[in-house]
Amino acid sequence: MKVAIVGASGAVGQEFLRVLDERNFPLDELVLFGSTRSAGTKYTFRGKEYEVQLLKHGDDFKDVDIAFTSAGAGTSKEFCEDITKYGAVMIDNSSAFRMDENVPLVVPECNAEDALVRPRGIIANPNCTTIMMVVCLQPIEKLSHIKRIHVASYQSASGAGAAAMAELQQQYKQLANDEQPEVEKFAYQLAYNVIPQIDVFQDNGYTKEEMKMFNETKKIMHTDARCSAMCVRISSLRAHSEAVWIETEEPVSVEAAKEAFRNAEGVTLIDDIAKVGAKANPDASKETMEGLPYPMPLYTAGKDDVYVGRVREDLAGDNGLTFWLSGDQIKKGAALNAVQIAEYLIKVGNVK
Ligand code: 11C
Repeated sequence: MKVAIVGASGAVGQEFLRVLDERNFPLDELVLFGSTRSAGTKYTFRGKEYEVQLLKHGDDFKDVDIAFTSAGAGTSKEFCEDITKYGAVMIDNSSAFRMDENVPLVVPECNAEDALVRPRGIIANPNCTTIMMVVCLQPIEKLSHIKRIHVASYQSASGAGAAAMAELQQQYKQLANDEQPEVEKFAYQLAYNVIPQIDVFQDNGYTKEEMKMFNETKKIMHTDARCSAMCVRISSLRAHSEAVWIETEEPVSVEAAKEAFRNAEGVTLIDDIAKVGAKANPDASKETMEGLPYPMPLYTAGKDDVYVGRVREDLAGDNGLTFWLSGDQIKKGAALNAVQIAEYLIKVGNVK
């Protein structure tokens, strides 16, 4: 199995290396690609050093079985034919092909089989905010069809990349030193602030991020459910959170929903409000979340699962439930989801 990572130096590219190693991914050869800026950089994987090669048009992907691409939509569009022409499966983390009807959009907990039909040789990895929400919606959908979804997101700096995380940290330092904070990666200063805008505005007043949640949820879950989102950037560093309200066709009790979350693949329920105020062991909590009444991004960062809590009845409508979720945007929201797609293809023998 020969694996390629395109965009190896980015936040998601680096996470691919960690996730492939952590999960003992069965690869024999690895090749890293990047832009002129990152070509020549060396990274160690399983004790061996790899140098990032310049991504260029040609036959560099001839022997590659699986290519994980995370270098932006423009690069994915420009190089997809070079990557797939000899049969490599391209698992693309950008937004380039997500709504292309010849490209499946896959979250393995929801629609793994969709990955088997890929006329262009490409499988798209959804937007992180969508991935984490649908992983939690799927177990409820199995109990009763979800008709409507409202969601408010609390997205960390990591969603905007490694440089944006550094900018947030730098802003806090600058403010502590009474300096003017530098703003480049976000629309406004993020330190001590929340910004109700992620990505650019569309004609309907929603942002591109919010419309991704609307469109991608339908495609992944094969549903007619409409999702109305308000996406907000907050100053957590890593791991996104979301407050979700759903309306189901039939009533679903809070207990039934909690049981569904407990049994769902990729979901961990942390919902014990009796623990509020109890002293959590800070070290134990970082690893296991022991002692916490609900999940928080400070603790879900670096974890594989999406964590759910605050499950309760929605008081504003019939057959309504509301809950809170938090998960690592770079892991399940990006690299891990893509690697899980590849693991599924290997398991069912669907790689060239
Ligand atoms: C953010 N969700 O938090 C975005 C980043 O479509 O893959 C991911 C953009 C995408 O800023």
